[in-house]
Amino acid sequence: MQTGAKAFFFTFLLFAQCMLSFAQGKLQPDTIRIPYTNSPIEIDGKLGDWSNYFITTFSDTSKQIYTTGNYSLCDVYPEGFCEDKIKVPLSRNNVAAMLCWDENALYIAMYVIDKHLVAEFSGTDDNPNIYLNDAIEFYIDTKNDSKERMDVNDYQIIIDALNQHCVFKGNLRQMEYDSMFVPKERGQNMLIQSVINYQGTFNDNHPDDYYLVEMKIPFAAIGMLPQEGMVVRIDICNDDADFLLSELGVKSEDMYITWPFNWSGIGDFGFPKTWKTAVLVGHPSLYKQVSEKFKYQWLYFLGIFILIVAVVLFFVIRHNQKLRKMPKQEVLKKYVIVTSDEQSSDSSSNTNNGLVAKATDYIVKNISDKITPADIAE
Ligand SMILES: [Ca+2]
Ligand SMILES: [Ca+2]
Ligand SMILES: [Ca+2]
Repeated sequence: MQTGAKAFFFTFLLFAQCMLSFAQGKLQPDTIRIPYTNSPIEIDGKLGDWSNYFITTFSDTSKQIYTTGNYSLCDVYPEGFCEDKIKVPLSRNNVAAMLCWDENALYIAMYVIDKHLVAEFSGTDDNPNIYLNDAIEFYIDTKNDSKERMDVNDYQIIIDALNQHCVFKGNLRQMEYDSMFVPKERGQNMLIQSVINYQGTFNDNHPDDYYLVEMKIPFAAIGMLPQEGMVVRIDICNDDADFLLSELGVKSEDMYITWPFNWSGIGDFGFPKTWKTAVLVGHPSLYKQVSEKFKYQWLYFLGIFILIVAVVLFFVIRHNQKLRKMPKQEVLKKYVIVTSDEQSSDSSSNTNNGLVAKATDYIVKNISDKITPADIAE
């Protein structure tokens, strides 16, 4: 890259970072910061794999079910709604909610301390009545653009303590009716992964401990392409059922509610203006970025490695074949020995001849004397 282009690139990068900081700086101080998680989260109902997350706690302290405005619950529920059947719960729930995200999904975990586990509505998928069981609810405005009512990019996700799902989405047609307080429809066929972990027994008088929901909402399922700095609005809610239908004196088809409350102390959900602003913060670590970038390239590196090994093996084998074509070591050894023997033989022969001559000369000169082998040796 040329110097001018490089300077422009870094200036642009600096400008983009300044704009991002400015945008984040404009966020309200109470904006929730949902951190990026580098460690993978397995949806298994256990939270040991959560390492970097936002956490908040809230408790049910309501004396009544509070609405968001100047209306009664009877105004927003269909005819037949039995407000007089609403009973204060036997025990008050305490909730811990955790959130984090990565490039694939938004992860939410909710730990609900509930001493009375009740869930009588079951058996059908996408059952809208599961909010009458012990359940959690999560709302998200994915574009952060809703006003008074839910719009087409807003979602409501209900997961009950039996791990049954029901998903609603803002409905454009229903939004046109002024009388519709919460214009939404179910049947979204949304892929949400969740696992429930609980301690207790359902629908009896034995005291219970808790239930825990760990869930994964793929960003693609709610039309989001996540980026650091992206702003959404969310609501976290709990539906507490502590009474059996028979104890309330109602039938399953009767319209009634149990005891809903959220982290803002409101008991009537689905109104985006009461939701909280949240921003996605953080980004993948350098290690994760490199791993992601080269996750398929390792095949090329493996191919190159195998090619190099094959070339080295080829030259090694070829070199060995050349060595095999040379004279054998035994032949060379024999040749050397013969040469050495000849030289040794000549030398020794000369030495021996000298000794024999000296011995002969000595014997001739001392023929008359008594000669011993020791004398000859000298
Ligand atoms: Ca887990
Ligand atoms: Ca919206
Ligand atoms: Ca309960």
